[in-house]
Amino acid sequence: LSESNSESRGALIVLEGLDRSGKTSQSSSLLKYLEGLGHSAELWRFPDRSTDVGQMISSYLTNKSQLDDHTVHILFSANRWEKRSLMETKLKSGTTLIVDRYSFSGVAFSSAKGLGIEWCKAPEVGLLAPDLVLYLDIQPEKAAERAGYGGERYEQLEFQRKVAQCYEVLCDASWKIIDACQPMEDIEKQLQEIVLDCVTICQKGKPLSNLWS
Ligand code: DGP
Ligand code: NA
Ligand code: NA
Repeated sequence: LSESNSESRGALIVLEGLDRSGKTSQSSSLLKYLEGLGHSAELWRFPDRSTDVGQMISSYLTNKSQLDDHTVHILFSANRWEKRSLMETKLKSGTTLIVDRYSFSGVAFSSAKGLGIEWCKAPEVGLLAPDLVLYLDIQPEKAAERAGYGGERYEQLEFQRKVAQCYEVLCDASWKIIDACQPMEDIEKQLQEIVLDCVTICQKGKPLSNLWS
């Protein structure tokens, strides 16, 4: 029968890493790759600065406003929650989502400020769990040498060192760690291979689950 498996769905693929680790370029490249293979795919990013909550976050990140650390943490989380149902709809309709930052950024950046890790995780509970986390690994010093560094609030070497330590605490065996200092094309090839496997598994009906799992 040509009728497709009703459990078939898109994959939720998250890219994480320090600022200037190359997530944004690699996300775009992955999107082109999947679309080139005929897959339905979209590129998302968090924070999504287009919403009302996202605009508050953007104004904070560009130092146009000051907010208490707890408050901004909850805003970032709210910005993911406001997209949760659309995310589920897209995945169930067969669209793969490549997501540039997700809850792991939320926990890593806020716990780097000294907020408790369990407190940071709590508002993320119940968001969709990614099928794959790709971590673009770069030394904070190397990232700081890249073009455009230092434009926003968190792009400070000392702070990014703390964020890197927090990512290490959060990371588990399921994460794929990619050396972000390799030539761009090598990174692309490695990511493509991992992502294609993940997309195939989700097409075969891997069930969706929630964080933290
Ligand atoms: P980007 O648009 O990817 O450059 O992200 C903007 C900055 O915000 C970047 O320094 C990472 C940080 N960030 C992303 N998500 C979160 C989050 O959920 N919580 C906090 N505190 N920071 C975040
Ligand atoms: Na940034
Ligand atoms: Na982002």
